[in-house]
Amino acid sequence: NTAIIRSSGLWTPPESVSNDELVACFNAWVEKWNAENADAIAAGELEAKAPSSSGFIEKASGIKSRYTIDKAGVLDIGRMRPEVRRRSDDEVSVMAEAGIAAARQALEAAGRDAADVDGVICSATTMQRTYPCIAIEIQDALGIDGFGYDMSVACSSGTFGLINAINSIQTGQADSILLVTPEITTPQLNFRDRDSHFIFGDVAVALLIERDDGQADGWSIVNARMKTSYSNNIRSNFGFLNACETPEPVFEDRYFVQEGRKVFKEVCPMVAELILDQLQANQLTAADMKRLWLHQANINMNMMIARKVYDRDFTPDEAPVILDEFANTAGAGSLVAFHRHSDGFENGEKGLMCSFGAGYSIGSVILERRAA
Ligand code: CO8
Repeated sequence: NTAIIRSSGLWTPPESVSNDELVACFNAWVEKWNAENADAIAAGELEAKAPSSSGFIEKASGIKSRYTIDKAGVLDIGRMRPEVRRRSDDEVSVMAEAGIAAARQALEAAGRDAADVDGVICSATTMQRTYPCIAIEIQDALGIDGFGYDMSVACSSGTFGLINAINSIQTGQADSILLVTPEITTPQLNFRDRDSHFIFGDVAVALLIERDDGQADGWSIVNARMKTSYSNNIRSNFGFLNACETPEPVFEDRYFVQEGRKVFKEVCPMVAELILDQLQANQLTAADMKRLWLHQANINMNMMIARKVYDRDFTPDEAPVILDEFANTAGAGSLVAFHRHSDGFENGEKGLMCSFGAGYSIGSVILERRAA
């Protein structure tokens, strides 16, 4: 009853925003805001806002650009958030559309179709509606006879979803699961907050996980681990109670906020320790891992974790980074790194996929290449 990752697929919005474009918009807004509030600033009642910089963003995060579902809205200083046309209930939803495109690519890559799949798991930081599940909408659009459900574990949505897919196969519930992680993050981002306006981008990634028939091409699962530990250092208070809360939350309260420095300091050692412990428990060492597909939140974090795990300098190929093109894509990051950088493995070679972020949550999966 073992599972194998058969294939993967990726969707991105057609448009992306460079750091320079984002910073030009932010700084124009800061200048306007400071001018409009000049008297209050001079009187010491308000603090002048400071400009952002592309140099800071790239150095602090490794991010050079991010995809978004609406570039014009993000770069309009009168709006500074994506504009999303409200769709009727008869139209496919934004998240489902992204997930379907990634799922179709994964099916095609494996030469499979809907009849080969038993279930859909949609696992992402946030769902665009409460019900019906986005996964069931994707299941219906693809024509899959079976089941679908949504789940969410912020940045570990992708890996926890993968582990759930493996469990479904191991418990005999399904022979084949499509895991879909559509992360539409830019509507959850406060583009007027200098500390976080550059961090996130939109993407959808899908994995096809099947019962291992001992034959075809893929990645078998050696071992999986999950760890969570409660922290307020990454938080969004957006939720269904907002409309009823007294006092009503201000608009900014509904966005992503973090204590980035604390996250960095607390999460890096937790992740390195978990990976090393997991390897040891499986009679493996870092030397057995050809590649680490790490969560993509911050390049310096990834460098520190990879350095601790390998206990030596490592090559970019051993811990690939996709932040430059995608920015942080929450629960999709480690899966996107895997999708883009899973070439060059011989039969039997191993790698490790690991996510980490809000919760805190860590999901770590050891994979072994199984060449046909
Ligand atoms: N431009 C110029 N300067 C800036 C900017 C800016 N945009 N922002 C801050 N600065 C300044 C600061 O004011 C500060 O100045 P000073 O030294 O004078 O006080 C200086 O730059 C340094 O600021 P920081 O200490 O904030 O900078 P860091 O080097 O720590 O870098 C980071 C900031 C990039 C945020 C970094 O701390 C980091 O990435 N930490 C890790 C955070 C992390 O991994 N978070 C995970 C979040 S993702 C997640 O869990 C998923 C949640 C679900 C997401 C849902 C979608 C929205």
